[in-house]
Amino acid sequence: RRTLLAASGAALAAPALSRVSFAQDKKVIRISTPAANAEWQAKGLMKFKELVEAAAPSLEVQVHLNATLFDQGTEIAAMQRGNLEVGMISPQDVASYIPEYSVFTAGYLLRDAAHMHKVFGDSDVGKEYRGRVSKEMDVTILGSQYLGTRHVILRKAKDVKTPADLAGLKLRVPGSDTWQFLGSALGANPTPIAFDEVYLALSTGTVDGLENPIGDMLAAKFYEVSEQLVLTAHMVAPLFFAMSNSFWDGLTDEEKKAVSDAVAAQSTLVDEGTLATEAEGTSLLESNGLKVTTPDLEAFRKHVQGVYLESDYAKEWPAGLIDRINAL
Ligand code: KDO
Repeated sequence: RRTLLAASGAALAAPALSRVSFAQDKKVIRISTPAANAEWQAKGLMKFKELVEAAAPSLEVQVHLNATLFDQGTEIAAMQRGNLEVGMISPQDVASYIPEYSVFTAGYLLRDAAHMHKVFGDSDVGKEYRGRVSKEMDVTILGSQYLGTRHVILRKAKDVKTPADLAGLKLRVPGSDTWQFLGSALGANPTPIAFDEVYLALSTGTVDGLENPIGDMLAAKFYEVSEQLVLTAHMVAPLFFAMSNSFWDGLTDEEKKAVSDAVAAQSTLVDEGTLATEAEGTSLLESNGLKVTTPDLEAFRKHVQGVYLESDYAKEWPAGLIDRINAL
């Protein structure tokens, strides 16, 4: 009897072992993002996984949300070291490597999602941008998507008309220099905190507010721990789907096509979802008891643009680039 059992055990083990080694033969795409589960970005990445794995059985996609694999802002270094295949990165991340590209982190630069796609898409500006990112950062931007338009969110309601009304307020921003500069350009005191720690920081009063898109505010439930949304619209924010060059270069043409097609499909899903969320977001927030106000937008725009143009950053901006961006 014992012999029989052992024999059948061994027979059972064989297919299991071959399944394991088959999985190991696959090329694994690890994706890291700070995004919360309910964000469109997260839904887009699950779509990417579904499409890629269906189109290219040699590829396996692992989606790591909530910064569980890598901390926000460390994804590029992780890709460069070969520890990560895909990071969802921002122009602020890029500017940490290519200082002249801080121009793309300026407040009130992009007009809307369509303008953003022209700038980072097939325009000369976009091609040049992606070319330098690949050459100087060793990652390939495979697609851009609309993260949303950023506004100011306050823990305690306040009459905010101009940047002067934000003076002294501790405003959470993501942790890099260009984000902090944005916080001060808005008139506040910037405090760097990672996205996944913001809810706690707001609920305990470590910060007085943050600046974020409406979609993120809803998905991460910041409305539970804040009283007011001030529609400053100070930044139309993209996210880039970036893959490590060594991984991308190691894919076959068929695999590259499966990945590119899936990136395009997931970007469209994210764009459409985010725009729809923004269209209904303010009334949703109001029905959750939030005060939604519109400040003096001209005062904000003039002040923020002025601060950027007079900054040390602007001294490094490539000549004529702002005009080329505006012309798109
Ligand atoms: C944030 O931390 O406020 C931010 O919106 C910054 C973006 O660049 C991006 O990292 C985003 O968070 C995360 O992807 C979560 O949406």
